[in-house]
Amino acid sequence: MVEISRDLTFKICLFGEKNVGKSSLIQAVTQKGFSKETRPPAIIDIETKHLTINSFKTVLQIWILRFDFQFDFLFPIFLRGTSGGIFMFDITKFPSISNVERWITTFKKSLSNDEKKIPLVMVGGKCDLYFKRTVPKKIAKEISQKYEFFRYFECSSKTGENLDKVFKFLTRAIMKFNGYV
Ligand SMILES: Nc1nc2c(ncn2[C@@H]2O[C@H](COP(=O)(O)OP(=O)(O)O)[C@@H](O)[C@H]2O)c(=O)[nH]1
Ligand SMILES: [Mg+2]
Repeated sequence: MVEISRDLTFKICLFGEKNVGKSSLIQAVTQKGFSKETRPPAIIDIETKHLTINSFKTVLQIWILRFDFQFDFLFPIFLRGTSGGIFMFDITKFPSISNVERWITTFKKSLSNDEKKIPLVMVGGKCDLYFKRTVPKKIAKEISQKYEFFRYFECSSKTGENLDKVFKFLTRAIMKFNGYV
């Protein structure tokens, strides 16, 4: 008998203020490299990343959400079927972390109590610019704990630092959450 292996598809939402590096992160992890110019923003971009974890082939369907809070009534529709989330800020821009607090609050308001427990990670981007850091790691960690993120990471799309860790951790957490591992 032929065994049919089925890829596991997970929808992941990526949130963050303009210019924190969302497009760059996705470009870097989908092997499109790093560039100073990224595409102009659309309301939603959907990109795909393949990752093999414990012999499971996964397809991550990453939704980059960029719409304004004035459209937060649309949230529940966009979030439908989401398995996990990445909330991103820029370690060199302090206000971008308040934006994470706004997104996560809106996010949690839009979901049922069960859905609220899905794996979410907080990511401080552009860590290669550590000499311009305005968000201390300690504060970022405290905020990530306050909102019960599964983990806090700092990464760089320019150098590639920690990018694999973010996606492997999140995918494993999603697989665990859904009973695959
Ligand atoms: N040094 C550095 N610059 C970055 C990094 N990620 C993004 N950028 C730059 O920050 C700017 C905004 O990035 P972009 O991905 O367009 O942000 P988005 O609006 O969140 O999609 C661009 O000029 C990027 O080249 C990073 O990890 N390190
Ligand atoms: Mg962008």
